[in-house]
Amino acid sequence: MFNFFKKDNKIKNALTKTTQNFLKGIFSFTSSTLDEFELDEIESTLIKADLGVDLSVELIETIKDKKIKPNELKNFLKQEFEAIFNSVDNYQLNFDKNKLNIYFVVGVNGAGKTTLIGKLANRFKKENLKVLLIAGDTFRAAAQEQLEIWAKRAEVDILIDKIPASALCFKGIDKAKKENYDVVIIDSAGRLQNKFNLIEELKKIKNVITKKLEQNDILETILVLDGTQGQNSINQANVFSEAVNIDSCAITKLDGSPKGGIILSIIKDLKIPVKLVGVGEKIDDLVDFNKTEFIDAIFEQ
Ligand SMILES: Nc1nc2c(ncn2[C@@H]2O[C@H](COP(=O)(O)OP(=O)(O)O)[C@@H](O)[C@H]2O)c(=O)[nH]1
Ligand SMILES: [Mg+2]
Repeated sequence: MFNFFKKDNKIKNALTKTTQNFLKGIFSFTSSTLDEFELDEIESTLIKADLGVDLSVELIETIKDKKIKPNELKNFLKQEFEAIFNSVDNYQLNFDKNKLNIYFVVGVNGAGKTTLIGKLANRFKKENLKVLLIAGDTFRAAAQEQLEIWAKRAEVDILIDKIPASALCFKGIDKAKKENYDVVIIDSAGRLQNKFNLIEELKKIKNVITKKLEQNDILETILVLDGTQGQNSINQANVFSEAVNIDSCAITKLDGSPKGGIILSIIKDLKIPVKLVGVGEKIDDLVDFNKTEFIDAIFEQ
């Protein structure tokens, strides 16, 4: 198991902004039944925490149907959230130290792909693994240079070339196999001339990777979403799912955001586990998502 990523309570500390404000106020109702006004307040609190309108309305309907009382609200929501988290499994990044582990990182420009790759590379490197980065955002010179800076910081190898991303990936995976790398992380473009081109580009890369895969290799496609974008990220996720099969999500920028409800929304709507959370711009600002800690932090107040 790959649990050297664990850092005690880090998710709780990192997400204090989200968890502290998340359900603020709605557990303090003292009436014997929830009236319309209180139900409205609960609904707007859930929406503000970025749970999404659909999920928030659905929860309110269930609260009404089941005639949930104010003193039962906390337990009710906790159970509902647990059920959402339990609807997907495998919250840990796939990894096997005896295999070649390939991570294909996708997401819109500015979501935090390159930063996440730098942070991940650093973690693997610290475990003495041989790591190769592939600078697959070939459309902007600056994007490749940015990854190069992260490669230097993490002290890992990088493959950069002014050739199409799919050709670069072909070369990179070849190199990784010949030279016995443990981990390959592929960066990708987040915006091309239009949505069609972007989807085609990602499909091409994925095809190349899949062709190169051998039975024992691990491939995980990680979608990076900016946590401050709220429900917008769900729409983005749908575009990327059209192009490639997404295995997991990384949510970035949750350090400054009270909108951690997006995590529930993503899991519920997309049925994809959230595995990583970016909590800052520095190399160590990455934590593993932990559903139990997340729920405890919200409901312990
Ligand atoms: N506060 C904060 N900023 C982040 C985080 N991850 C990335 N960023 C910043 O977001 C911006 C875009 O990141 P970048 O990795 O270039 O995104 P890309 O275009 O998807 O590769 C940069 O200024 C990063 O420093 C995070 O977890 N927290
Ligand atoms: Mg980038």
